[in-house]
Amino acid sequence: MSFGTVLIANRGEIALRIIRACRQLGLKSVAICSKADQGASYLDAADHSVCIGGPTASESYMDGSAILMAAEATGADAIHPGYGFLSENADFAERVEAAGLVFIGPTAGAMRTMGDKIAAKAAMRASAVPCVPGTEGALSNDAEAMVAAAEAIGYPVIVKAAGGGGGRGMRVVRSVNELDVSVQATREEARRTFNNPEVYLEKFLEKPRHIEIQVLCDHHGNAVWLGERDCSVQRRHQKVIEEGPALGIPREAIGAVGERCVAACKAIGYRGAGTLEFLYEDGVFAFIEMNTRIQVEHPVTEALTGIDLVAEQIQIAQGNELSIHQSDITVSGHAIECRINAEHSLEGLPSPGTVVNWHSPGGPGVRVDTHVARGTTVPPYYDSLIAKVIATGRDRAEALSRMRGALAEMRVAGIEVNIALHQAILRDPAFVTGPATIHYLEKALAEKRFTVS
Ligand code: MV4
Repeated sequence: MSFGTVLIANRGEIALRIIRACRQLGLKSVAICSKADQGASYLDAADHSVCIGGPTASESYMDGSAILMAAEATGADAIHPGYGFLSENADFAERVEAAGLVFIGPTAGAMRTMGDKIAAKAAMRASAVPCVPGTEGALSNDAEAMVAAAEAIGYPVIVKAAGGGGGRGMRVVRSVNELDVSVQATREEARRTFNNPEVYLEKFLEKPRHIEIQVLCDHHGNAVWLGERDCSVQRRHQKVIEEGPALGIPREAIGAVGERCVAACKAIGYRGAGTLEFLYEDGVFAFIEMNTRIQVEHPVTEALTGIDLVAEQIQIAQGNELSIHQSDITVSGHAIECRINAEHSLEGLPSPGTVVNWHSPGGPGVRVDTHVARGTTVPPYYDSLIAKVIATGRDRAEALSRMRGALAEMRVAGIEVNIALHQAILRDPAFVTGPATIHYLEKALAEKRFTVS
């Protein structure tokens, strides 16, 4: 089956990225937009664009009914959700399919399993994917059982909400005295926020790295993994820099984990693109969550493998067999991505407004994914990501050097952007020598090690 038209249920740089993939595949694209994005120049790249509602996300990019109406009105056969918004909403995926359209992503069932972090870990454990030690199911509400569970894991432990993820709904517990209060607080918060009071315990890892594995799976039982990304440089659970391959991890160790990821995806009948997130500490990988969408940092993997992940997602959704076999996939050189956000470098405060000057960098090994041009308005209603600069080199030193050159060349006026923060990181010996843990950036900022003008 081939789609005629794909509707893109997203905005900004990822909407433009998906429009481009549609064009590559000979498919027509429909862009939707909110009142706040109406008239944005990137919309002209699509074959059609439709304003579907008001400026806030809930009035537009989160409004499943409005999106389905736009799909029907424009004759779309499929909906690509991008990342964020409705991309991991199983109910939306079901509504899309019920309307006779294809949701470009996994089945609603797989999305539900991975949305429940307890079920996700159980699925991974069943395929011998290494997981963080912890309770193998929901934590009992019985005080004695709770104490025994934490004792068995060994302090410190972390209480996590089954419905959480991405850093929401968790608490570190360092001794038995704090256990009950922390569990009850996490449970209450989880009940309110995720409508699911289930929590679980894990061993709390003090200084891990965040390493993730990219997979692609088709409807015919084929699955491949496409190397890893190190996403340890983050602040307030927002990634800032991602790169691959991960520094200093033996290739055999990565290979072993990648193969377990593929086995797990085959076992659960996963399809589409996916990312398995691991914590890596003292030479050990431990699965924490799986993301069932295309991720912001997918260009790092595209740069390393030469594979167009968004085009692959669309072809998988059409029912095509994966054209790539594991033996065809090679990771070559090094790639690094800097997320350019409309925010102040040090404080991280958002800086919406109109871009009055814009110059994108270029040159060998430099890719820029952005929807921004001179005159683009950055609305205050959405995520502050406005561009991604991806630099590739034969080795890490060359990739870093190209990134420094690219950032020096970039010009943005009218809004604040975090380029100076990236430049400070890229000249910090601790980052350059590496590897950074998940605490690297917040620690550097707390110690006021960065002086940016
Ligand atoms: C952890 C952890 C340490 N030990 N789990 C935060 C986001 C969510 N995906 C899981 N998170 C963590 N889980 C155990 N058992 C530390 C974090 C964590 C973190 C993880 C990845 C990237 C950035 C992070 C920042 C703070 C805490």
